[in-house]
Amino acid sequence: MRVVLIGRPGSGKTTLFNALGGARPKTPHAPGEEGAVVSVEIPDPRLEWLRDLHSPRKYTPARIEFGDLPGLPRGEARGKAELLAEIRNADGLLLVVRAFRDPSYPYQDPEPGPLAEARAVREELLFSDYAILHGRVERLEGSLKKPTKTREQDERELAFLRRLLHAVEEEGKDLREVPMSKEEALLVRSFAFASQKPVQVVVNAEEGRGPDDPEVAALLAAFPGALHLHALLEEEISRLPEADRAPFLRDFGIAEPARARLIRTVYSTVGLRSFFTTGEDEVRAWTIRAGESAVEAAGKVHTDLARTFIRAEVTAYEDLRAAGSWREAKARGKLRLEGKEYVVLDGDIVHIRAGGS
Ligand SMILES: Nc1nc2c(ncn2[C@@H]2O[C@H](COP(=O)(O)OP(=O)(O)O)[C@@H](O)[C@H]2O)c(=O)[nH]1
Ligand SMILES: [Mg+2]
Repeated sequence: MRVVLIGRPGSGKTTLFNALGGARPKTPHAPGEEGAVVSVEIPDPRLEWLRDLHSPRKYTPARIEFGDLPGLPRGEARGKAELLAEIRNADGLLLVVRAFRDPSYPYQDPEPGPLAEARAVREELLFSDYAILHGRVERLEGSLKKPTKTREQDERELAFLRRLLHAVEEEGKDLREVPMSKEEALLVRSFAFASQKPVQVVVNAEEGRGPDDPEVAALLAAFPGALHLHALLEEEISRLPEADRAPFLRDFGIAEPARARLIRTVYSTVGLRSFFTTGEDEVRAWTIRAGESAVEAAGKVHTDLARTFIRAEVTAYEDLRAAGSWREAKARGKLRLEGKEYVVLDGDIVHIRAGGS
């Protein structure tokens, strides 16, 4: 599961990438460092609590990958098609827009400010989807003029793609907002449309500009769920030795670095959920997609477990936490037996019962 950082050049992507735990660049912010990928642990206080309860030999948080990309320039530019292809290859997008002035990176869009920047990047992604849709529709129209073996299927695809084209062109909708049947979703998957990807917006402000700064507030209002942070400050914090962090945060009046909150939010925005397995051997978080079932969850742990699945013993983290111990949770009737079809929820502690093969 890879999330790529996108945005205009100079919005603070590489700075934020470094703060997320990326490689330390030789020269800070050297453009050559782009293209780097880092695998990051999902900070999860629930899992830490389970670790403290079990004192396991092994402790394994869930992870997600972040990729740093070059900035998306405005208009025609060399390498832009390749960049858009990389964006289409990702599972999710982290759109970084800036609320700071930097003379070496003048605003590229006619209107300055984070809101205009976010809109402009969104429109570029939408336009690249439009171009793909338009091309495919024209090709299908052309081939349907001649007799073909796949006529019926082509006609159906054409009608569907025209509907998407209409949503993009006439209604200015991102494709992720267009309702689709399962079959249609399968059909569009190979196009890997950019505007269909889950996106987390981050506004990177200079210190002193909080969430109620007018430009920042306008962005936050127009993009619900967007996060506000100071990338430069986050990067500084991430470079500090562990012991120096607390005093530093106190001096700056920061309750908690934004890093952990950002990682957790991105994880959930891209549709990922965690379930836990616990024991003396290992306390571990596993990643599933929202809506996945108990037998699919078992398959993450081991393919054999999915094959020979009998039942899942499930306890909600919150119930165990409230009970304080497994014994008490059981006494309260918080251990449930669930079947294959059970939809696993974020925070479920799951023990799979499977038959020997
Ligand atoms: N004042 C200020 N400058 C920043 C901030 N974040 C990044 N910068 C500066 O903006 C420039 C571009 O940052 P960089 O992370 O390389 O942008 P990228 O092109 O999006 O990867 C660098 O000089 C950074 O030091 C910030 O929060 N505040
Ligand atoms: Mg960069």
